[in-house]
Amino acid sequence: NKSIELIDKLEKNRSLSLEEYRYLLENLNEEVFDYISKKARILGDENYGKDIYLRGLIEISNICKNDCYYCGIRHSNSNCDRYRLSEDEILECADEGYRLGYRTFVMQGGEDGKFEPEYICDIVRKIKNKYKDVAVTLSLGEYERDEYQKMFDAGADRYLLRHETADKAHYEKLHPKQMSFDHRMKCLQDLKEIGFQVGCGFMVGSPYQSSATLAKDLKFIEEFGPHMCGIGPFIPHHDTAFRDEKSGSIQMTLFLIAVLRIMRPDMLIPATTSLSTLDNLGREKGILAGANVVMPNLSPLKTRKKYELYDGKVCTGDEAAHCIGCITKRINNIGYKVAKVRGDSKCLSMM
Ligand code: MET
Repeated sequence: NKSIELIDKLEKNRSLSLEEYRYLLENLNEEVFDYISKKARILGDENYGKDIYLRGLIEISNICKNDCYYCGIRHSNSNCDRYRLSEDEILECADEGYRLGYRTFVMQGGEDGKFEPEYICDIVRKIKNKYKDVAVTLSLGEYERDEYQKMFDAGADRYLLRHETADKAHYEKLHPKQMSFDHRMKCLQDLKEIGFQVGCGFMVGSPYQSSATLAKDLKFIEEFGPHMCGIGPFIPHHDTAFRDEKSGSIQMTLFLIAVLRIMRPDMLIPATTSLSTLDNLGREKGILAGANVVMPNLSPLKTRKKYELYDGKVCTGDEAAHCIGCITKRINNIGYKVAKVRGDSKCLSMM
C-alpha cells in the first residue's frame, strides 16, 4: 500500500514531495486513517506524554478593517454588533483565567485600527508583570516588523497568524485585493526572526481548496517550521458570500492533524473549537489524532456571541469556569490530562 509507505517515509524523513503529499490526500481510506492516527498518537505521547496544554482565549475586539470572504466579523458585515474590550476587561479575563489555572493567554481580535502597538504592549506588560509564570500569545493579524518587535520587547511570547493557504491564487479567492498574500507570508517570517514562538495554520475545506493547494500548505509548514499549527474545518457564516458553501470534512481535518504530528512530532497542534462545533466529540477526536492543545474561551460572557467567526460556534453561552470543567472532564475521559503550565513548544531549539 503506497499510502502506508509514504506515511513511514514521512516519519523517517520529516518530509515528502508535493506530489507525495498530494497522493496521500487523494487516497485516504479507513485503513490509512487508522494507521496514521495511531502512529500520530504514539509520537504525540512520546513528545508530550498525556499532557494537553490549555490556552485561554480572550477575544478582545470584533472590529476589523479586513474583509476576508469567509469571516463573520468581516468589515462589510453590517449585521455584526461591534465591541472592543477595555484594558480593564482584558485584565479581568486574565485574572479569572489565572485563578482557574490557565498559564497562557491568547489575545485575539479583528484588525481593529485602535490597537496601536503601544496599546497592546501596555496590556502585555501588565499581564507579564503581574503573573511571572504565564505566556502571552497575540493573534491580532498583520503589523509591520518594527511593531511586532515592540510587542516582543514588551514580553509577548508567541504569535498566531494563520497563513490561510500557501497558494497565492487561492489566497486571492478568499480575500479582497487589498489584502496581500506576500505581506502575510512576510509577517510570518518577521515574527519568527524576531524570536516569537510562531503559529501558522489554515482552514480545511475552504472554498476553492484542492489537494494541490493542501499539498502546498503541508510543504509550506514543513519548510517554514512553525512552533504551532492550527487547523480546523471551514464552517460557513450566514452573513458572508460563502454562506451556501459546505463545511470542511472532520475526517480530512483529523487526517491532516495526524500528518502534521508525524511531520513534526514536537509541534503544538490545537484541537480547535471549530472541530467541536461540527462534532460534539470533535476535540477528543482531534487529540486522538495527534493534537495536544485546547483553547477554551475566556472572553466575557456579554461579548462572546458577538465574536461569531462562523455559524454555530459552541461554548458561547458558558462561563469560563464551566468551560474549563467541561474540557477537563472530556480530556480525562480519553485518558489525557490538562496540564496547568505555560506549555511551551519543545521545538525551541530549532530556531
Ligand atoms: N485578525 C487576526 C488575523 O487575521 C486574528 C484572527 S481573525 C479573527 O490573523
